[in-house]
Amino acid sequence: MIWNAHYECMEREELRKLQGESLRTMVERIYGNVPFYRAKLQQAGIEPGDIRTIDDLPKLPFTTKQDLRDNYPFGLFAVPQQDIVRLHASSGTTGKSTVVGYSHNDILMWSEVVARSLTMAGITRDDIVQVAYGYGLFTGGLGVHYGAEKIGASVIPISGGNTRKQLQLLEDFGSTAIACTPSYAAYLGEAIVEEKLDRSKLKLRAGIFGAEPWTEEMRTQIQQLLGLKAYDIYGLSEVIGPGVSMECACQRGMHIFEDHFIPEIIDPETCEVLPYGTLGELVFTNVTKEAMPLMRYRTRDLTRLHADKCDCGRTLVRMEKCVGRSDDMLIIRGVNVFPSQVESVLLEMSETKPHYLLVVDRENNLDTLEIQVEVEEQFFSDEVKELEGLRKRISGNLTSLLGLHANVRLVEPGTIERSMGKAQRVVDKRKLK
Ligand code: DLL
Repeated sequence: MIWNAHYECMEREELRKLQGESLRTMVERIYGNVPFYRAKLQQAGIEPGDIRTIDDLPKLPFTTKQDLRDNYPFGLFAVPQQDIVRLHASSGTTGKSTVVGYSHNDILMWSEVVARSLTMAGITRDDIVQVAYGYGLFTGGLGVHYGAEKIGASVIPISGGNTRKQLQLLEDFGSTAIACTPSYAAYLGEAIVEEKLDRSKLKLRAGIFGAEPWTEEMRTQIQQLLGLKAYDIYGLSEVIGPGVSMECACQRGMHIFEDHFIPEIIDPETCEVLPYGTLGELVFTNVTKEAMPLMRYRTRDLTRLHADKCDCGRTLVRMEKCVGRSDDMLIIRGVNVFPSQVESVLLEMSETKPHYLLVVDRENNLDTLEIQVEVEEQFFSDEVKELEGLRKRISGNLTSLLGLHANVRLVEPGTIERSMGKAQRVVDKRKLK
C-alpha cells in the first residue's frame, strides 16, 4: 500500500515543476520574514525573482549548523512566535543545541510524511506500534507517534529505556512493530536471550530503526534476534525529524519525500553539486515548512542518491544507507576511518557482538587506535591461546579493511556501555588534550 500515491508516484517532470513552485514561494517568504536569509541572499546578489524553477536551486547559498547556532534560539523562524506550536532541539557534541520550531501545519505535514514512512513498512491501523525512541526535545518519539496515530495504529508511547518494561509490553500488549535506534534494538534482542523469554510469544513483524548509522550486517543480526523485518528510517531535526526518507519493502535505499524535502549531493570540499550515484554530502531544502524553512542545509551526512525506478512504484529518489558523517569521520594517521567500517567487519564474524568502542589517542605525536570489542560468552571462557587467535584474526580483518593497524582489545560481554538512544562509538582523546 502507498499512503499518498499522488505525490509518491509523481512523474519526475511534474514533481520538478511542483518543487520549483514551492521553492519560489519559500525564497520569497524567507527573504521577507527572516533577516538572516535576506542578508545572505543580498550578499550573494540574489533577489527572490531570480528563483523561478528548480534549476535555479544551485544559485542559492548554503546554510550550516553554525548558522543555526549563531541564530540561537529563534533567529531563523519565519513565522511569529504565536504561530509556533512546538519546539524541539537536538543536542550537539559541542556548543549550544540546535532549536527547531513547528507551526500547526508543520505538525500536520510531519505526521503525513511519517505516516507515508510507516506505510512503507506495512504498518496499518491493525498494528500495535511500540515507540521506544525518546520522547522530549529529541524528535524521534513524538515524530513517530503522530505518524503512527495518523495511520490509526495503536500507539504505545513508552519512550526509550526501561528495558524490562519494554519486554513486558512487547509480550503482554502483543506489539507488532517497534520503533527505536538500531543499537537499542540489538540490546533488546540480547535482553530477550538473557531473560530467557519465549520469542515465539512475541508478535513483532516490523522494526522502524534509525537516528544513527547502521550496517546491513546489523540488520541481519537484529532481524534474527527480534524475529522481524528491519526497516531504515532517516531524518534530522533541522529538516523535520524522522520521516525525511524511509525504506520501502524493496529495501533498495530510502525514498526521500521530495515534494517537501529537496535533496542534493555535494562535494563537501568544493561544494560542487554531484550527479546521481556519486558519494557526497547530503543537502536539503525543506520547501514546505512554515516555521523554519531551510535553504540548502548541509547535513554532513555522506551518501549517494539514485533516481532509477523502484519496483514498489514510487518515483521518489532513494538515498543509500549513510556511510557516516563528514564530521564523524576520524582521521587517524592520515587515514579516513568511519565507525561503520569497524561494525561491518565485526558483524561478519560470528564470535563477536555488535558492541564496540573506538578509542583514539596520541602517543609521542603519533595517533593510536584501540578497538574494544565484545566477544560472545562462550568464546570468552575459551583458553587464552584461542582468545589470542581470535584477537589476531579480528585485528587482521580490520587492518586490511581500514588500511591502518588497530590494537584490538577483547572485552567481556556487557562491558561496553549500552545506550537507550543513539550509541556512542568513539572516544577521541586527542580532542581532550
Ligand atoms: O535522529 C531524527 C530521527 C529520529 C531519525 C528517529 C530517525 C528516527 P537528530 O537527532 O537531529 O534527528 O539527528 C540527525 O542523525 O543527520 C544523521 O547523521 C543521523 N541519522 C538519522 N537517521 C539516520 C539513519 C534524528 N537512518 C542525524 N541512518 C542525521 C544514519 C541517521 N544516520
